[in-house]
Amino acid sequence: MSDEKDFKAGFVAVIGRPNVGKSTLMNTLLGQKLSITSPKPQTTRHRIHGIHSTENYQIVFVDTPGMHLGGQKSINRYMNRAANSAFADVDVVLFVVEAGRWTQEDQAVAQKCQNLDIPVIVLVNKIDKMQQKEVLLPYLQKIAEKIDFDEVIPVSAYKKSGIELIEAEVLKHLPNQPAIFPEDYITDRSSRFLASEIVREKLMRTLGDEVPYGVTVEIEKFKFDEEEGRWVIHALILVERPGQKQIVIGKQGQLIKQVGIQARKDLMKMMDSRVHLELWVKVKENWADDDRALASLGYTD
Ligand code: GDP
Ligand code: K
Ligand code: MG
Repeated sequence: MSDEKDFKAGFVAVIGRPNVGKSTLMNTLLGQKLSITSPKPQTTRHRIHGIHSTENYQIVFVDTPGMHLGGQKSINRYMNRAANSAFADVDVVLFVVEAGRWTQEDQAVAQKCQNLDIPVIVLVNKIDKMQQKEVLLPYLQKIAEKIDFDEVIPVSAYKKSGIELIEAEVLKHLPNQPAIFPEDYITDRSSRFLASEIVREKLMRTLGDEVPYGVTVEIEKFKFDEEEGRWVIHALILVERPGQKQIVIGKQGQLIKQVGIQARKDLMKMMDSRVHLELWVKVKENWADDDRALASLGYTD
C-alpha cells in the first residue's frame, strides 16, 4: 500500500459536443465498457460516473451528454443541464474534440471552458481516422488560438493511443485526498440503470435515423430467479408516436429480436450470470417533451 498522504483522488468531467467519442474514451480509460456508445448523437443522455481506482489514486470520470445547440424539447434541455452541471465541483475538465473537425458546437463548448478556473485538457480524438497526418498539426495550432487550455493531447479511443498521457496529465491536477468511492466501485449507477442503457444502446445502433431519439427504456422487472439460477429482466421500450412502435418491432418482429439477442449478451456479461430478457414496446405520447413523464422515467437532475 502507498502512503495515505500521497493518495490522489478527484473528479474529471468529460465534455464536448455530441459524437466526438466521449463515452468511448471514458470506457477506454476505465478499461471496460460502462457508458453506452453509438454513431448517433444523443446516445448518452445522463451523467454517469466511471471510477478508476489504483493503489495510488482514484479518478472519477464524469461522462456527460454532448452539449448541443438546437433541439427544443424538454429532453434536450435535460441533457444540456446534465452536461453543464458536470462542471460543478470537478478538479479537471477533459474537453473532447474530433481531429480535423471544428464546428459551431465545439466553439460553444470552448467558450464555456474559457471562464473556468479549473484546468482544461483538450483531447483531440479519432486521430486514427485522419488520412493525411500532416493536417493534424495545423488543426492543433488552430485550437490553441481558440481557447486557453492547459494541454492538448491527440488520442484515439479506438486504437488506445495517447491514453496513458491523459492519465499522467490528469494526475498532475488531482488533490491529495482519500478515495471518494470504495475501491471496488466502477460507477455510481445501479445495475438496473445500466441494464436499461444496454437495451437503449442496442436500439440506438439498430434503428435508422429518426426513431432513436423518440425511444426510452424502462426496466419493469429486475430480479434473480433462484430456482432457475438466472436474472429475469423485463424492459419496456417507450416510443413517442404510434408509427414508431411498428418500426421498433420490425418486419415479423425481426428488429426487436436482434435488439434482444444483442442486449442479452451484454447483460449476461454485466451480471456474470444467465439472463432471461423480455422486451415490450409501448406508446407514451410525447414523453420526451413532458417534464413529468421525463422525471418518472428517470430523467431527474
Ligand atoms: P459521444 O457522443 O461523444 O459519447 O461519442 P461516442 O463515444 O458515442 O462515439 C461516437 C462515435 O464515434 C461512435 O461510432 C464511436 O465508435 C466513434 N469513435 C469514438 N472514438 C473513436 C476513435 O478514436 N476513432 C474512431 N475512428 N471512431 C471513434
Ligand atoms: K454518440
Ligand atoms: Mg456519449
